[in-house]
Amino acid sequence: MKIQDKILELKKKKNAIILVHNYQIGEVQDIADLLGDSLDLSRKAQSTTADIILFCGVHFMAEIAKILSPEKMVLLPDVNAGCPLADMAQEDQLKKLKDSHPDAIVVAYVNTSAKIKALADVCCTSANAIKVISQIEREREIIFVPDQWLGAYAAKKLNRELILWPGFCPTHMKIIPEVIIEKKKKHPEACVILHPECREDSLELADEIFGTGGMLKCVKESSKEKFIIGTETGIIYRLKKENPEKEFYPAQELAICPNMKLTTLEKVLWALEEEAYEIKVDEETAQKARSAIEKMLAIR
Ligand code: CIZ
Repeated sequence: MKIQDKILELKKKKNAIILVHNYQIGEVQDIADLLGDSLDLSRKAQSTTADIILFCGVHFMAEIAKILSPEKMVLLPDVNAGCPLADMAQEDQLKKLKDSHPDAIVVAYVNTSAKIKALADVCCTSANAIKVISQIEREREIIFVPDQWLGAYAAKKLNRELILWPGFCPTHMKIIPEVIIEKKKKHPEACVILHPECREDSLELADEIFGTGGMLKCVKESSKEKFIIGTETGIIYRLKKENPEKEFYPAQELAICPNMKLTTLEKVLWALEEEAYEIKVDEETAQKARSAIEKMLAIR
């Protein structure tokens, strides 16, 4: 029996759903019940009737699923799949910053721990950061945590100042202007699509700026045939599968998130067999974090 069939059989038996992030390896993407970005996956986690949510992504994503569906068992196939960007925001530091800006609204990118979300007023993803921030009155101060580049991009788009946390995604930081310029020279006719977690000087070289959900839509609707993609390279598998007639070049071949790549089919099978690793969030934290996540999900 193939490993994919074993997973399918066990999934049915245990009434589990497999949610997979766009940055996962191809064979894991292929077993997804839902493949998407954090926003798509959060909405699914909120509405599913499954008993078990098996999350192929990183820790903060599984945590969101648990917060939104506390009665369900949420499993992460590799307990070490973390997020260095999320780890850059610590509770005590955010409390201090809030104390020095007592009237500020705290917008937390979903790439944060549940404890940080619990201190936030509202969450956002790369797909809806601009929409979320634009709903806050202009005269209110905003603390944006933890991705300085996504925050700077939203601030520029909305022409307003944000108090930025000095965090960054080490994988997106590898997408530097020099490599983009090199790729543009090689493929001058290609459309350059970059993720807003990239540095500001890199974003200046983009034709389009989107999170992975927006990238998929943009490529599908575009009349262009060639694309330079500046984000974690896992998305290229899905882009190719959904657009076999188009060509894709990673802006940076080294933009590989080691945490996203920890999930394998074997670990997915073991996770279902052993019901591990179970993600838990204490109720007090979950309740506060849920409010910030639900406020985001209510914004359409
Ligand atoms: O929103 C997400 O899931 C992240 C972290 C990236 C993206 O654009 O999909």
